[in-house]
Amino acid sequence: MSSGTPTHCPYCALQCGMVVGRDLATGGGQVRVAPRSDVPAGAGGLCQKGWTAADLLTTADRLTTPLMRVHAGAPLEPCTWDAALDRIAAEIERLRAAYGPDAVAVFGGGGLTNEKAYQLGKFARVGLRTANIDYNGRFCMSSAAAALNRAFGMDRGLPMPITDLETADAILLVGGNVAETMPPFMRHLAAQRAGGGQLIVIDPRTTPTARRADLHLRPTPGTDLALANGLLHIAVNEGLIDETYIAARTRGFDAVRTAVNSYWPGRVERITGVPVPQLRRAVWLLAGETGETRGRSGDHTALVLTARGAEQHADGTDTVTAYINLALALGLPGLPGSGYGCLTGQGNGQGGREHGQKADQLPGYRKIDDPVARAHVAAVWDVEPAAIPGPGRSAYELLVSLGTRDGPKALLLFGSNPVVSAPHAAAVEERLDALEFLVVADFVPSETALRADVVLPTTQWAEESGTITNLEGRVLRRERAVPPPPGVRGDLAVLAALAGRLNAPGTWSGEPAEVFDELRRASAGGLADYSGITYERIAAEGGVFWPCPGEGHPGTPRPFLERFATPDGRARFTPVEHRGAVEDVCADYPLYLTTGRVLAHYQSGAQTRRVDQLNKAAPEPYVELHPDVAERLGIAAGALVRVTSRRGSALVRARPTDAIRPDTVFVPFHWAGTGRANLLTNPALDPLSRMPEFKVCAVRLEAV
Ligand SMILES: Nc1nc2c(c(=O)[nH]1)N[C@H]1C(S)=C(S)[C@@H](COP(=O)(O)OP(=O)(O)OC[C@H]3O[C@@H](n4cnc5c(=O)[nH]c(N)nc54)[C@H](O)[C@@H]3O)O[C@H]1N2
Ligand SMILES: Nc1nc2c(c(=O)[nH]1)N[C@H]1C(S)=C(S)[C@@H](COP(=O)(O)OP(=O)(O)OC[C@H]3O[C@@H](n4cnc5c(=O)[nH]c(N)nc54)[C@H](O)[C@@H]3O)O[C@H]1N2
Ligand code: SF4
Ligand SMILES: [Mo]
Repeated sequence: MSSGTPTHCPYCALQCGMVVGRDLATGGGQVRVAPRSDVPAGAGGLCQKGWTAADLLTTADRLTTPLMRVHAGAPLEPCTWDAALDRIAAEIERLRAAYGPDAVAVFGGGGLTNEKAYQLGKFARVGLRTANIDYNGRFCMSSAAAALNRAFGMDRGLPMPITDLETADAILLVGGNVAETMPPFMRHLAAQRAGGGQLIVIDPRTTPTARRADLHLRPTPGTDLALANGLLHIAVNEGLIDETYIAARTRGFDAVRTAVNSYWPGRVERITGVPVPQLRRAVWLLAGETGETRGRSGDHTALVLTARGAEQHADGTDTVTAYINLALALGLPGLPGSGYGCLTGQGNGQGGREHGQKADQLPGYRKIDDPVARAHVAAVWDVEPAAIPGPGRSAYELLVSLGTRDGPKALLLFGSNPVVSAPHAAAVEERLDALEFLVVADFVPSETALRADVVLPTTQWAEESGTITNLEGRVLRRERAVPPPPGVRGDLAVLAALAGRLNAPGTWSGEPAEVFDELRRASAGGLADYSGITYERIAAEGGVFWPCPGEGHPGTPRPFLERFATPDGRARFTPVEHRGAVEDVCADYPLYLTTGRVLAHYQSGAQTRRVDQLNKAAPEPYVELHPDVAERLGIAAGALVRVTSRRGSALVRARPTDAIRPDTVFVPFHWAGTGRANLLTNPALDPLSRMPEFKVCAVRLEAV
């Protein structure tokens, strides 16, 4: 590669640094990527997905012209941008006139840049005047976000630079398989271990991450809350809690102390399947009382981290709360190098949840029902506060309301592929088909795009600029490295053009830098205050941590050192009780199904299933099952298996392995068609976060 443009990977929240340039050796100047060593989160590494990211720029079925169906049932055919945008504006006007503004809905994604997420939220409220906007982050980290807000008054996934992990004496990782979902993350864990730190992993499967742990707890899916309460019970009874910290920095511990009283170790072993000695060892390691952890500075440092395994449950918010309670009782949050963190997932999973594409939110992590927030944002948008709609439906509730009598009749979708990734996907497909009008903006014909009435071809990561906020809360810059193919437009320009056709008030730009300046003003004074962050500063400083309320402000790598973001500065304990899986196993559905990810594929697979090398590495959907279960059911390795839940069946290949509990099976969710894990999943929602129960439902298996 001759030289290149510094940017970041298009995929996960680690946002590894990349240089993107042309490979002159290949004559044709093929676009290539190489890792950057100046981005701390990625630690100079890239995973297989990152290394092959440029392949998708020139994928054979890349969308390069708008597509439209002349009428329902007609094929998608190429059309001009004017025809596509005019048609969209006309349909919006028609449906608004017939049913009111809430008849048009918007669905966004946590992969969108901050600028796009901001402009999409503004477009919904100002351009469409609809309350109905939500996004796939609801399926991702919403339970952790709700728990973080409740305990600390602020939702910053990691309240510290990721390199703090390297000096932790103990790390408890709950429901995260970072060896596959963020491979370079393992470099931080390796550094931690090299320094004598201990790693505890809680996962029903012996994943590549769990294999690297000093202690692996293997609970039944859906029992993490009881597990956390049980760990806290032991900490209380064995004198491991930090009473001084609890008195100085928290509120509400007594109710939690009482609540965990009934989680005695024998009971927790019965609920979770984790033996009592393992429970005790986990607490003692975390509390630094075993002599096994180094306590390198004299002070013990420890971190509790959760990811989707703990969070994607109908009790996900309370489960995360239980782990926060544990961290607080041990005196960890807010101490340098210690604390609680949630591992954000999508490329802009953190920033995407801060700037207003969520149903109940305005930019700067403001609440849409807060009059002061509405007045501030209305002034930036040049509208009356009363013109901003109220909160809308959450992602799954929005998707299953589509085309119903009171639900939206049109949907504009940017950055998600719910036909594959939404829970109870068959129900969602049915609702998408019931719409009068579906618009999808994407760079590939995803399974959802193929159902649309209008498809808009957009630019990809290497072809555009903007900002993303990584899992540390560090705002980074994505840089345009190559020109987009002719015929393709950026999402910002598309939204600006539509706003113009709809005569939306205010100013609308297709330029990321201009949109970012507006976002800075809209976020000023909010929890996620970006007002002091500029493109120039990000470049000069290698990223800026929010909140950053002024250009002279250094940014905030560790927001909770002095106080938490609650009104009185203290963290809140909340007592929580074990509820278990919404759908328990029974004679007809005797196994727990859990779902998740594999190294080679990303999310719905719309992107990675188009990359040869990744397809070769993971060609088809499969089910991991215990060899004893396989034998009992007469299922041979590699055989086609029908997995059936109360919602439907999926056809996948059998992969027997003793890395999974005998009561549990695992199906990754990256494939479309009949192998979709989401034909099976339970859309039961968490009452606070509205997160679906992706991680546990009851199924049966049959050889086909
Ligand atoms: N390769 C790859 N990497 C990705 C992504 C991808 O699609 N592919 N997506 C990105 C995104 S958006 C996200 S959100 C992250 C997700 O990152 P992770 O949370 O690490 O990924 P998952 O595989 O969904 O779930 C992690 C683990 O939870 C375990 N688990 C299942 N049920 C339970 C349970 O009840 N309790 C506990 N304790 N564990 C359970 C599973 O066995 C699994 O190993 O990954 C990001 N990185
Ligand atoms: N069973 C099960 N289901 C799950 C999960 C699970 O663990 N188990 N995890 C859930 C989680 S954590 C997540 S995050 C979701 C993710 O699932 P999805 O929301 O489906 O995410 P992606 O597959 O990343 O879809 C992104 C789509 O938008 C396109 N795209 C990417 N960037 C842009 C952009 O900038 N602009 C536009 N216009 N398009 C873009 C991509 O090509 C792709 O088609 O899946 C959820 N579903
Ligand atoms: S770990 Fe995540 S950010 Fe890094 S290269 Fe892989 S997908 Fe990209
Ligand atoms: Mo996610």
